[in-house]
Amino acid sequence: MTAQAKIQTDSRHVDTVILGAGFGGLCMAIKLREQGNDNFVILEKGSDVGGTWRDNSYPGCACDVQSHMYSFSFEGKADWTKRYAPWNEIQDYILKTTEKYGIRPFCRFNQEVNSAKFDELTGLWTVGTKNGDTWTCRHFVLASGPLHVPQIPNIKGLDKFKGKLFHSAQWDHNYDLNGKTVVSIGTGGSAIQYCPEIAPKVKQLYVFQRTPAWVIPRDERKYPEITKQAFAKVPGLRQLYRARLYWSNESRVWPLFNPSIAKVVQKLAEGFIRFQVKDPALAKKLTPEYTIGCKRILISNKYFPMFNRPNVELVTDGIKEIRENSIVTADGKERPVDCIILGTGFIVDPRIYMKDFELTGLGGRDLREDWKDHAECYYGTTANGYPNLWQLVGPNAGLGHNSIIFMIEAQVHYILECMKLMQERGADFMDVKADVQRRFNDELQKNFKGSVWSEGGCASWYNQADGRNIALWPKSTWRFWLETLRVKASDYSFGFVEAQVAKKTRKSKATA
Ligand code: N01
Repeated sequence: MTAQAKIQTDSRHVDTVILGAGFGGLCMAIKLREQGNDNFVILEKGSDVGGTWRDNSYPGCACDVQSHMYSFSFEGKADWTKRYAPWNEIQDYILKTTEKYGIRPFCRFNQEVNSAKFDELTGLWTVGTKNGDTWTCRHFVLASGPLHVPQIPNIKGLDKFKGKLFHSAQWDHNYDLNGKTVVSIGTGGSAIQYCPEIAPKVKQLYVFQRTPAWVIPRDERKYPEITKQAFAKVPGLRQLYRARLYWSNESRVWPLFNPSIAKVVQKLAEGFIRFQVKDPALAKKLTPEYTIGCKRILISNKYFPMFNRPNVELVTDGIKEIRENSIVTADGKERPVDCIILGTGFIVDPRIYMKDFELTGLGGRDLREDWKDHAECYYGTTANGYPNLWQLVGPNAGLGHNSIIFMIEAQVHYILECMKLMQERGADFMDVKADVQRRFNDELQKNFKGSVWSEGGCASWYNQADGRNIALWPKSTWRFWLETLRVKASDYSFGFVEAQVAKKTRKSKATA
């Protein structure tokens, strides 16, 4: 059988293909089922559900948003053990939710999507996977998340290193760090969590810092049994608590848009560093120069005190090269090393933001080409030229101050409203209008003016080299919720398959 013939026989059709079985894909699937729609499939490149919480299992890995907020509003959990749950408790929640809502039978694991093409004559997407399967669908939901392709830094000699090397998202738990000399590169959200955990085990830890991070105290308290019981038994109490968390997180928007207020918070954060780090010169090196909030504010009580340990050294000299068994800094100093851990984050290049495969829309346009300069969408959900392509946590739908699950739920609601509207109109597909998307993004970018992201003086994955922020929603999250509550039909053009066929026939007759 030829390869082509095999693909034909493997071809399947569903109403909706969801890419990714993390929080986003799961939410979409649950809500489709709630509407009585079981005509969907989830294609997941990993071997289980969970997304980032399946992949990231490094020591100390935990969420920096409170668990009662970082969970579905419709699937509360009264017995979260502590304010900020560790990764395995979150993964356990995801697994249980998957079973409770009967989502597992819809999942196809180890299925990495490598192409998606829209055909306006049929109004269908054809989605291809690496192992040769193809699926056709009316709706294609991208729930792959923006942070999942590990960024391997381009450091001279890294490929020649003979010791142990791994990225924080690909932690090798079989490797025994006890008594080893370890280099950790990066001081972002992941590194500030795993470094304090491994420091007591290793012989020597070198923390390579390019830019210091603002780190503030973390509420480490566990929930007492009586509180968990009360959340489970007192009607409305857990919801009330969640509402309190929501609004206290939301109040953080204020300093983010008023750098002068952010500076006051910054003074407190400076005090926190000085209080926790004994050596004033070291404290100074750990104190960022940019305005707090410009990069994600991190939370830890253990990170700064770790530098008081005799076996931990903060290295701020740039890395010159990596040799077979050592690392050399710009000042020429060579440090022998057994293991290098890359806490260097994820690739957020606009061209592969959310996807690193060929995605073809109307008239053969290619999303990676369209997003060559900057990724943009309408409410991070729909993109002009790509009908019935729905994105979760797409460009400018990310957050630095509250739970992304809140945004995902709002987006899923919006997508379902769009699907309903299409059905009411008898349309086969809908496409956000180019001018609507343009105006939306121009307005969106204006919102960043005067904020800590534009005035804060930092470089981060939120911003591109030209200063354009492609990652964050620059307003309160309740505004996002309100603005996506209803679909404005006039924002979209609607496509009808018969009309497309007639148009094509007319065109070919005219050219004949
Ligand atoms: O990655 P990051 P992460 N040489 O991109 C440095 C979120 N998260 O894996 O700042 C030397 O934040 C880079 O330096 P610089 C987290 O908030 C959420 O930690 O670019 N250094 C930086 O210090 C973030 O949004 C939770 O100068 C290099 C670090 O590596 C996302 O996930 C928990 C370098 C990368 O930091 C990813 O976090 C954990 C190089 N060549 C993380 N390249 C929650 O709880 C990069 N760096 C929700």
